[in-house]
Amino acid sequence: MDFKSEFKEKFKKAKSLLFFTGAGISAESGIATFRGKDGLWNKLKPEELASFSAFMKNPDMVWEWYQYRRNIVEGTLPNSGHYAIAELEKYYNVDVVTQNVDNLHERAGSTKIDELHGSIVRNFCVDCNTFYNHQDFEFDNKVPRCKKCNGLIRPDVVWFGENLRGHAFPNGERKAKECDICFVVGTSAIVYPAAYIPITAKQYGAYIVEINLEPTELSDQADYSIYGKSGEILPQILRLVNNN
Ligand code: BJW
Ligand code: ZN
Repeated sequence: MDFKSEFKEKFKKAKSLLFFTGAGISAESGIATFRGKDGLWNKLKPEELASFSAFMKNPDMVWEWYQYRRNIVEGTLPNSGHYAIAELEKYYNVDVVTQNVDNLHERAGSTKIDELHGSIVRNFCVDCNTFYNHQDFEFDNKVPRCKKCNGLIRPDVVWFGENLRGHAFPNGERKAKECDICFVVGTSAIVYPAAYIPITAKQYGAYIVEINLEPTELSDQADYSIYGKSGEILPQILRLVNNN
């Protein structure tokens, strides 16, 4: 691919890269995205599965849905897009701020990751907040109970109407302010507050590069939109390092 020369110059001079990623980066690993043609939410209603009230109303059904997705995540591997980002750490200060819950960036070897929407492999008790990982239980399709207080155990993901937990969002905002280039990869960029991350990066002077199959809510603000599969484009960006 022949990248825009302005981008190649910026990439040559940059020291800090931020990758803001969404479901699209994992699509080539076989994990369905949420929206779009084959999106999970074409068939299933987010409000019936991705909110605390939905969980309390029907914990077994919501648990079963997450258990189904957990099995897919455990049975798959990072793809060439995740690996290219991890490899770039050899040459740049690289931060990953992801909306994904699939831990594929970590498995690909990235070392600085903020998970804005949590992780599907962690769980916690809704009553006493005790954490459980997937080895702590024989997880099946019925919601498990806390060993300490018998409360319901839920996945450690962020549902609609919930605040983002821990330091992930403030960390992401700080990294957005510090990066030279912000790559926005495989996200529809419609879910807030996550979608403020590239907007903040732009406000603080970063060069914004979008990698997606199609234009998104963010495209107007991007300095450079590259349309295609992230699993093909990111390795080509990695190759620029050696050509520079
Ligand atoms: C490829 C590709 C390939 C495919 N290569 N590309 C301001 C305005 C309006 C609404 C709000 C607002 N602020 C807050 C809200 C409400 C709400 C929200 O944002 N709603 C909007 C949808 C309208 N936000 C919240 O509720 C958040 N909390 C909050 O605001 O707390 C404060 C509060 C407290 C109390 C009351 C009210 C507010 C929390 C949001 C949590 C989102 N959680 C989910 C589910 C996680 C758990 C789970 O996994 O089940 O996170 S929703 C879902 O969307 C998931 C994702 O992380 C997130 C983003 O989706 P993403 O990653 O962008 O995926 P897609 O499918 O949308 O897009 C994929 C893209 O990839 C597409 O563009 C494809 O083209 C592309 N693609 N293949 C490159 N090979
Ligand atoms: Zn408990």
